[in-house]
Amino acid sequence: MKPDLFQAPDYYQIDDLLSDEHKMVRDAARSWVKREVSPIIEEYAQRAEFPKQIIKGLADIGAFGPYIPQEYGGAGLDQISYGLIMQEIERGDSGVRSTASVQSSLVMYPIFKYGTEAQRKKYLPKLASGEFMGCFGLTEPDHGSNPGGMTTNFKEEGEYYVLNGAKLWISNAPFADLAVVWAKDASGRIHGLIVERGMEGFTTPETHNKWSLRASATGELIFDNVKVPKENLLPGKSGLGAPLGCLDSARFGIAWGAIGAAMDCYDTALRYAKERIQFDKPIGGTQLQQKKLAEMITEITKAQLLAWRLGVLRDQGKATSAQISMAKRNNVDMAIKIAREARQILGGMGITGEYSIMRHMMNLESVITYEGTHDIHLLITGMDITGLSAFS
Ligand code: TGC
Ligand code: FAD
Repeated sequence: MKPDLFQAPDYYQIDDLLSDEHKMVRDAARSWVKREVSPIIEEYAQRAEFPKQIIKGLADIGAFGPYIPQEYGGAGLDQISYGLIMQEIERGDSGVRSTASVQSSLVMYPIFKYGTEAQRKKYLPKLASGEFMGCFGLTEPDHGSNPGGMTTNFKEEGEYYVLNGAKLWISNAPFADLAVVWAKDASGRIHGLIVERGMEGFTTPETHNKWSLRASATGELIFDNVKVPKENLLPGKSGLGAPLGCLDSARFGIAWGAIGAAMDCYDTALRYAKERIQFDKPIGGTQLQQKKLAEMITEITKAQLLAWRLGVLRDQGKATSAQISMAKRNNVDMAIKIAREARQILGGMGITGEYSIMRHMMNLESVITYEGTHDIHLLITGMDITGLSAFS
């Protein structure tokens, strides 16, 4: 792969909206990605393997629990810092950002928000340091967009809950030490349970043959009469709103992360267009290529402003779930379109692993589907503005 020459675009001086701390956190993540992710990621993606050696580095840059309080091992940062870290990691690879998103928003967040003090103390510091890795089991083979229909269930048996069912498409599952699993009790109410690797009847087979997020490990969670100790239930919130509340945090991170992938595609295409000579002049001097590049920077700038404003609202505790849906949907769509256009600017070179664009493009096919598909987020906006649900 080519050396990482990335220079971040900032067409509207959005840096001026950031504090010194934001810039420090962002720059640390950016340097780490250049040093530790860019040189190896193409090879790991080609091999369809998660580079486990980067776990410690992710923990060191604060990517595991950026906004979890320091007393539990988190970085104690604000939402914009969290967003900026996700942006920088996804600039390297969406699969690496996935690992960090799941650990922070889908494992640490529910334990912090809905867990007991004993659960927080037991799990959060080890998740923050990367000693424990986690995954989040919501999606099932027959219930993806409609998680409320889940059939995974548990019933009380003495000191335990006995868990049965299966989850599909679970990021980090093949190597996770623990899983936050959403399942129905005997009355059909949804609860979160912490299931640990090694519990009898719990297996995590890996999902192979992905053309997308190849550097992220995806798998199933199978529960065959797993005896989960009662103290592993998250008591703070039940019902579908509990897992969906975690998704708000992860979708916010994706809204920022997608900007990173788009920036990398734009920056690569811009450099290539200025250097590549056809018909005795740089292709960047042609109107058609300039149109592509000018539209890319316009869309990136709009996405940056959307994400920044959403971060401010999140920090003020005022962001709605529907606002988060809009940003996730818009920014991922923006990134995937930019990846496709950028690939064309590179011509044949665009399909090779010499450049990051095709990898971003394939990764974004997952990002536009997980955490709520492109269409589901549109319907969430539709429901918000009309007050009418298209789901039921
Ligand atoms: P609905 O009746 O609308 O809502 C049920 C209850 O949930 C509440 N709620 C929310 N609460 C917090 N945050 C949100 N975003 C919420 N959205 C809804 C709602 O108020 C209600 O509460 P209550 O108290 O009245 O019961 O539910 P529905 O069954 O009609 O479904 C709504 C729908 C379709 C929007 C929702 O189910 C949905 O978002 N579907 C998409 C599924 C999804 O996003 N799955 C993601 C799986 S995890 C994943 O993909 C990880 S990828 C990780 C990576 O690698 O980065
Ligand atoms: P379906 O729900 O079957 O949807 C198929 C199509 O139908 C989509 O286009 C959808 O938009 C459309 N559709 C569905 N309902 C409607 C409707 N009412 N109106 C109009 N159109 C509709 N899940 C987890 O729980 N944890 C994870 O860590 C995780 N990681 C993932 C990693 C990867 C790489 C992938 C690909 C997925 C991951 N997921 C995870 C699952 C992901 O959240 C689901 O794939 C996603 O929610 C969509 O569900 P589905 O694939 O079952 O599609």
